Amino acid sequence: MKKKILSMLLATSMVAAALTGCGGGQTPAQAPADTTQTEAPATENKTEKVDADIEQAQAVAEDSGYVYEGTAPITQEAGKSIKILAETSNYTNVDIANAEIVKKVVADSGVAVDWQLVDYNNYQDTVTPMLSTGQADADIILLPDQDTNQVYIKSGLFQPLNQYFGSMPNFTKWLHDNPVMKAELTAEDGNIYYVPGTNVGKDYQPCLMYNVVWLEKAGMKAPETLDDFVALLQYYKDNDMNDNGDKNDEIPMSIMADFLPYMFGPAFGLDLVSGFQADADGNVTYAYADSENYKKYLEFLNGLYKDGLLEVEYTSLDRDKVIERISNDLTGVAYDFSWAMSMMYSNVLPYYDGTADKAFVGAAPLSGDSKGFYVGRVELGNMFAISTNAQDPELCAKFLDYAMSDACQELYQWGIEGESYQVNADGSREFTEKGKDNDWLQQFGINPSFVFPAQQSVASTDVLVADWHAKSNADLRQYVVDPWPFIYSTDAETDTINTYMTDIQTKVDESAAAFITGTRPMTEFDAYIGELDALHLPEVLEIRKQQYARYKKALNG
Ligand SMILES: [Ca+2]
Ligand SMILES: [Ca+2]
Repeated sequence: MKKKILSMLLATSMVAAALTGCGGGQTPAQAPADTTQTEAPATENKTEKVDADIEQAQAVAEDSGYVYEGTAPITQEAGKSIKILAETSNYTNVDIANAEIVKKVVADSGVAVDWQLVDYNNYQDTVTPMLSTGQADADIILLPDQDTNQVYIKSGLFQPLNQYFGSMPNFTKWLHDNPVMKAELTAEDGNIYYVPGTNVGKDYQPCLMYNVVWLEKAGMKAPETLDDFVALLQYYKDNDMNDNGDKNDEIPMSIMADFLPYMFGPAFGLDLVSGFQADADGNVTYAYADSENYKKYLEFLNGLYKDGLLEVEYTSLDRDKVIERISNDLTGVAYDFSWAMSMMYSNVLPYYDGTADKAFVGAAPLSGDSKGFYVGRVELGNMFAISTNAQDPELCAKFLDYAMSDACQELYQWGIEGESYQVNADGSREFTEKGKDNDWLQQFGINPSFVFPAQQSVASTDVLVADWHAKSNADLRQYVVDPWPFIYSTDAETDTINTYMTDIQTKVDESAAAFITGTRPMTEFDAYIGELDALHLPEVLEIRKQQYARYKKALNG
């Protein structure tokens, strides 16, 4: 299904990223994937080293008279080449190495690239053993994963980039401008090893959506509190919202089970999406073991269930069913990745006329005792590294730096003026007729995150969705908070978490369904907390606390 949606709808892969989580498999309770290595958390200021390297390096950098300052070319010496190991496009009909955008970046850089592209679908399986056996013969390598465990770092496969910061003006500026990602990228030893592509973290995230026509019929605005929300659902239940003469065929809301934590957790102060969360003072807790607020959350959902406002079969609801209901005007509230708003839901509504007045439109998160929020995503994407065996690591550093420059990001996001996009009289951009053809645009090399550190763009997505949808996204951005961050782990931490977390998550998922449907009485909530403790939650939590302390140190460094 993911593939189908991709080929039908997407011109940039920002949505591909958004959809990664909606394939249905992701458990909201799931903690971020974890990692490797022992020892107590580093106590020294972790980014100090990086900062010093950046400052010191700013001056250096030159090759025989020519100084690379962040714009093409990266060298004036003829005949230079670099070997890059990366992956093919996920579109099987796209030859990414020969796509116009990719060829232009390479040509402008002034060096030749010897591409070694491994199939997108097998990249991890193929490249992981190549790295572990030392058989990857390339200067620049796209990692098969994010090296959360610092396995590659600790085995000395890659160069610390700090020593080349003098040749990386774009990257060092980017680090300065993105302190969260800089902290996330800073390894335990204080060095930075990877140049990342990025995902959009705060835009087009999952959100609450209302049928605006029903809201108007009910004479209500989009609710902002749980109480108003319940009143709205009750109204939908009691009235003939679709005017077919039957007051009882409406299903007030259609929320897939995985999205319930996204939708209702924040009103109780819980980030059930990340699972682990830190308060303003840096205290780390596991939201599913919050004995006060998580209990209230379950009681609330159990109440909705008993009142018939959360459907009996809520755990088996899927996106296709939601779309079918909307196309039959049977439901008033949805919650999904923002992309669905105009691209999958509003467009099937019988009376949709292209305006927000007749659509499913995003709204503010619900508040309860706590103010509502939406949870964003970790922005770090594909990681690129320079091999310890690289022929000319300085040149590789310059190449990666150039490949992440603003000039290249423009190319990745929009392509080439007059070809894939045009600039309007008011300075705004839009894709050309050709550029609006997704197959053509993919073959042109749009968003080549498979081979370069590309950053997903909000602007190029704005032009793909309905205007009111782009506006809704801009409105909702203010509610999006950072998720639990990417943090490098140690071996010992990873062992502990891998050993215990699966059972904890299973227990959490089963218990949530049992409490919500009432098959397990709320009087057993304390027993549930005891069961999590018996599954070693306190040990996992202790590790999360250590990791978060490391992250904070790097962030504040
Ligand atoms: Ca009704
Ligand atoms: Ca009806």
